[in-house]
Amino acid sequence: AKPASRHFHRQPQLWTPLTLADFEAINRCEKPLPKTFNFAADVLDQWSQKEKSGERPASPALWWVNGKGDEVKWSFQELGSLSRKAANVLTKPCGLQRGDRVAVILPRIPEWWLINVACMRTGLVFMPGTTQLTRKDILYRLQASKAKCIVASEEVAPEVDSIVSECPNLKTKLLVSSNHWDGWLNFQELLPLASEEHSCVETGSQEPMAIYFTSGTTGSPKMAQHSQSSLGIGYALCGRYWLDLTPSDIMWNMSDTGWIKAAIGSVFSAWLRGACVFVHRMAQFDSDTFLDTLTTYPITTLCSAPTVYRMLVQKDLKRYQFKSLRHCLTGGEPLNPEVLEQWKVQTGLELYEGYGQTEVGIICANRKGQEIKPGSMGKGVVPYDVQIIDENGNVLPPGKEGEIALRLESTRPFCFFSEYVDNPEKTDATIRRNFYVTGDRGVMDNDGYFWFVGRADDVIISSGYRIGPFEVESALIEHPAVVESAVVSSPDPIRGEVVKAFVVLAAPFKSSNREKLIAELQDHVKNSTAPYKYPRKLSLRSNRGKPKERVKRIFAFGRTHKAGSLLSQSL
Ligand code: BCO
Repeated sequence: AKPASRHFHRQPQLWTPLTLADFEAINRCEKPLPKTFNFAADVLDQWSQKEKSGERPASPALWWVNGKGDEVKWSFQELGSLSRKAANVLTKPCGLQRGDRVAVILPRIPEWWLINVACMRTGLVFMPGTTQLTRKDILYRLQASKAKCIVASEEVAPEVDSIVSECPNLKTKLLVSSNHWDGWLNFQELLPLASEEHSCVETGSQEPMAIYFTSGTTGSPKMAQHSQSSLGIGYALCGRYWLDLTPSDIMWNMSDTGWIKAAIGSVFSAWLRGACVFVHRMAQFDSDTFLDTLTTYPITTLCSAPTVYRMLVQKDLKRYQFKSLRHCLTGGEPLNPEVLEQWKVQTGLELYEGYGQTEVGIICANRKGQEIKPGSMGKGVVPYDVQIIDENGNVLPPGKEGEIALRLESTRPFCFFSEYVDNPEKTDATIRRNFYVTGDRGVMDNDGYFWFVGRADDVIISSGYRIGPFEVESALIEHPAVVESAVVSSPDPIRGEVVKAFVVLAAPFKSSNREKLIAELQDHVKNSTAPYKYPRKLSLRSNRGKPKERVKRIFAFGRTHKAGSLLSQSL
């Protein structure tokens, strides 16, 4: 394969977009990466042209509903003109400049898509975050990234106001709401006043585009930075072969806006293929609403975490008619074969599992048309050479368990994250000899299918979320009842794994009502850090046992367990 990093120079006047076939060829390393690339100009504006000339069916680019009767449908042309206006809001009243970092903490509302595209047009680096983030999480993100601006909705604004004095780099707060808030610029007020004229910044294809915060075993989340091309070009083949999208498809990927899965399924893969992105703003997940949505709208392609499918197969799915649904996908955590089977029996549809990471995107997938081996996450995807390696970076033969790794040629693949910002040690730690190590353990069989075994570290994968035990332990220790805590993964029939905390109680709390104290500690964690991390299982102990330093971490059945006197109980 030709090295993927070789650049070729486009003439500045040739701002003619590369063709969609070019993007696929770049992914296959058959064409070099262009020197400049901008997803808004090179992809979205291309679809606008195709729409104008009648080469694309007249279905929306974005179709948003909220279940309360509100609906937004934007064509690529409308998305183009609105995002140009939004770009002018960001650069003019907000005073932002190319390269500035912008924290975007919005629920699934159309403005999230507008702000993302506007950041692309202006060369701003967007940092999506879930609205479940608390004051402490937001403070950490703003300080670590030195963000110049935060774009937030009303649910998050009070949290931001409570910490803003501790963020000297933050210059602008932009609120997306119909209400006015003191100290905030208002996006809804500014958008109609902004000009539609905007020249898209000619971004370098390796210039930063986005930063995602990812949790690890220890410490605070790391900032995984992606380039314009890693996100903007890197998902062209994923959109074709895994998601199987065409411009006639309507894709519902229900991931929260804070995760890379939203970027993959609800922005880049879908729009590289010219498909319609469907969004339902459900404040809280609800199986009945979910199934009604799938029945009511002509959704052709569905992507959800395995936990959602586990919840759905509890229902009598035969009662529902999914008239348009033809392709179902899942990822973010391992899918159990039973759920795949139940989904197939009840709906007649296969479930195509994919496996990937925030840092490097989709690594393995079951391509449409490929035989599915239940329990496997499919084969390695182009351009990756996926292998199982040992602790010394040696490739292991089929059937041997080891770490899932990606072979590196002389250059870093363009679809990789660029680095963990300000953290060269953690960035370097992802490389073992000539491999990128995922931190996940697995096995490859003789047919080249990969089977997930578990994390190689203590990160907990629950409901598709990656949860760092340190973050939960740090939240628990803030509570006066907690002297010491240790957080581990515990198996769960619906969520795959859940967070379980073992807590040693402070003397005054030893005789407290256990049920009440557990609920109080759970609420405390939900208030201290993003609620999805809260320990769904808690074990309270009155005796300290051996010091925490001696708590031994062992690996068993691919799941990480901590063992020792403190944690001798069953998970
Ligand atoms: O279950 P509980 O009710 O006890 O607690 C829930 C919420 O009620 C609670 N909560 C949420 N907001 C709160 C709050 N509590 C207090 N104050 C607030 N403001 O916290 C718990 C949150 O848990 P949840 O998010 O799992 O909620 P839920 O409703 O059970 O949702 C189920 C799922 C399956 C819809 C949800 O877990 C989900 O969306 N999971 C998928 C995550 C995902 O997209 N992962 C992909 C990451 S990217 C990746 O893996 C790379 C792949 C290439």
